[in-house]
Amino acid sequence: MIAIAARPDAFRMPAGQTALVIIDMQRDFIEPGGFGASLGNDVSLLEAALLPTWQLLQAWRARGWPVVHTRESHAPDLSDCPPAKRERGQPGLRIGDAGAMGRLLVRGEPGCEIVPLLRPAAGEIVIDKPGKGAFHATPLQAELQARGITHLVFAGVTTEVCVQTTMREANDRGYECLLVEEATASYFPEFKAAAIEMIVAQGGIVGWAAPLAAVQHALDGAAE
Ligand code: TIU
Repeated sequence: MIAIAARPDAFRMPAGQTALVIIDMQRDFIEPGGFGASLGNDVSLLEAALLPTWQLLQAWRARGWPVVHTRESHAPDLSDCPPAKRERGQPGLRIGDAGAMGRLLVRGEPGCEIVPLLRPAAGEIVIDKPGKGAFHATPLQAELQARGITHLVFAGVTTEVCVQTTMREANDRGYECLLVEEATASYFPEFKAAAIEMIVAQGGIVGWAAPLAAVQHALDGAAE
């Protein structure tokens, strides 16, 4: 077991059975002209999470540990997009509308792809998810079970929407979950901070949170 100095206490994870789960690091959320911008957000707030996530990805790849990438995405005919989701609010463009990077959140469109820095490598699991949570209407649970994965380390965007939703889904399915603080971001910094506090409160009601340095320190120690 590798022990990471985390809140509310140490997060202990088995080396080969802990997946890095990178949530929705797509151009549509991170770059101008995509879905996140269509909702009126300042997308530049998400950039800070890219390099820390890349550092985690390098650490997992170097050890040959499992990596999961998710994409919030829909079929071109939007058959997996409930009208309640598409018609919510008064965005500049809706899911499926043509934007600067193609149709918003539609699989196969440029904006739907993961940013180049974090592009999935061969053999890594890629989950297309129609919801905010990565377990809803996806094969994620089966993919994790097939590999004997019991622990999940989370990165990605946005903290209080798709990351927190997926952590809660994972928690209810019996996974031990850690969120790496610098590797996640929100369009609302105060929501990121609040989401982390919600996760670790009450003895870790949803899971654990730790700074990137604590993860790196534990991994370096385990390698010695
Ligand atoms: N991936 C994800 O978090 N989807 C969102 O729609 N997030 C927002 O914060 N809007």
